Amino acid sequence: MSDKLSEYDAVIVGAGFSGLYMLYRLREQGLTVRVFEAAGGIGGTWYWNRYPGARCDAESMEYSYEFSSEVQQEWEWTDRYAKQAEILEYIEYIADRFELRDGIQLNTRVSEMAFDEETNRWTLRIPDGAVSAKYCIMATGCLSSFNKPDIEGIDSFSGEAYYTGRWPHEGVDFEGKRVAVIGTGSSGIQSIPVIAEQAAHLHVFQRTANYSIPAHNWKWDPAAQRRFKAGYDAFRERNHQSLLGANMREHDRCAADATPEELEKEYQARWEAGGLPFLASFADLLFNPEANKTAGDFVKRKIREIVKDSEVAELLIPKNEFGCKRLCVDSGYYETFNRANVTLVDISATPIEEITASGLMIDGKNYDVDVIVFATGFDAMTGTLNRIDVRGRGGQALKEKWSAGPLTYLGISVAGFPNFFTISGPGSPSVLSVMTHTIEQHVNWISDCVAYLQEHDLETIEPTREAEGAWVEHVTEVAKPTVFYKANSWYMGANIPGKPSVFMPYFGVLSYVEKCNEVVERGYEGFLLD
Ligand code: NA7
Repeated sequence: MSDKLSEYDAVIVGAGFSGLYMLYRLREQGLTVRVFEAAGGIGGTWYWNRYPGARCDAESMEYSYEFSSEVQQEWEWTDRYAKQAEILEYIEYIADRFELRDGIQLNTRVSEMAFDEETNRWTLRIPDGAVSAKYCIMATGCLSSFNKPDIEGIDSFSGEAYYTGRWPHEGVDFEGKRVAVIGTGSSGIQSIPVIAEQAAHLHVFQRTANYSIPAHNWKWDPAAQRRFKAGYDAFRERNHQSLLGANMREHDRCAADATPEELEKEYQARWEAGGLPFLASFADLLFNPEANKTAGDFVKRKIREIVKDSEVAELLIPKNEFGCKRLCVDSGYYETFNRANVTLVDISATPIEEITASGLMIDGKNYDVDVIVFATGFDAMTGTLNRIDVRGRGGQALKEKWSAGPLTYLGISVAGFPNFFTISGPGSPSVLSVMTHTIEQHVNWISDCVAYLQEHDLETIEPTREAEGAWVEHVTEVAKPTVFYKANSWYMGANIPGKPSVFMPYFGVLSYVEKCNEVVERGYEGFLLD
């Protein structure tokens, strides 16, 4: 890295929700900042995931920035759950509103980053040279490296192949085509009903059946939205004070203490209300297997009621505990299997053997299709960070350091990597939260930390190895009693062959935020300040 360097106080990698707000905050603090974004546009997740039916499954009123009450008041959401296009439009609006675009360099993938112990600065390699910065902030997202599954012959298919996480901007025409969708996580569950309406025939290849709750999306009435917004600050504050930091309407009663009638009433009400708050129907659902079973049984009964063919219904019934994998939110998912042009293929015991020029081969049978949609998920949380050659003190590679699983303190910082911050990093609530809320909390924490370093003339901050080790253990300890810990899910890295089995997100936003604040109050406890 010997090129002449452009120098910045801070470099931010990624221009999604976190990168934009980070840019805004650091500029407000008077720093020189540059954002590098690999994509041809801003928006991160919402730039890439434009597959049919793509929507947020947190409600628009929550899944949006809180830092500007003017923006909260002036931006009008159309839907209860915003579509991808509307969220992207909102992000574009934020970029213009706060004049952020001139700080962002698109089509620029950062490939290498190295810390120089002589100068206490980072050097970052980009396609047309290198830049130098005192602070590096990784705003690279939790679900940004899509998973291309390791299936024999995957590149030999002669038809059209698409990944939900890299959907073409011009859209895809399914009209009259034979389509295969592989994967039944959130992306599959959102796209399958829409694709089914267009395709001549749709085969859905399901490895694991998932629980899904109806979204019951609706359009906002502008007057109702104005009334809602009159109490916006109180709404946000209430959410911040809840266990999951979200409007889950967490019930303080336990299912174990409820009568069958009370269980039925609560589940039915939550099913009708729709969305993720079903997970908070009772206080013990995530912890007590028997309580969990009552929720699972309710949803299984609903699936059997909706799906007319009982054999298909049985295949759609999840075998695992309720909510152990990311709960899905759908619009007409189970109903789609009543259509004559949709066939469910259970591949739980007979994996896809091969992808051929004409389609898929499973259990000796050929499925000839024109289009394959891979809704096969992401190398979550660590995938994108590990794809950059990040070198800390002594030239240590982050990927090496994380070879047995990610090591962080608070999911924000890494020992041996000074002035290096991860927004929504492994070990922080991230995907177990409403992302926009915890992104803001991270950005605020990092901005305050940078301000503290500047004010106190400090060169570097990095966590101690002890604090980091204790935090990693703590993240596991907090997750262990929960249902999340029991699943072979991407929370655990289980969807990527060879990925270490470590529970990555932190369970419990409220206690997490308290811990982050406490660390600061105690003079950056657990950190080395130089
Ligand atoms: P997910 O939730 O990881 O879902 C991926 C799906 O793809 C899931 O059903 C997987 O089955 C399936 N999959 C992955 N690899 C294969 C292979 N090789 N063969 C068959 N099936 C496969 O990703 P999504 O994009 O749907 O959702 C990600 C998050 O985005 C979501 O949770 C929200 O937070 C938003 P498996 O379950 O591994 O058996």
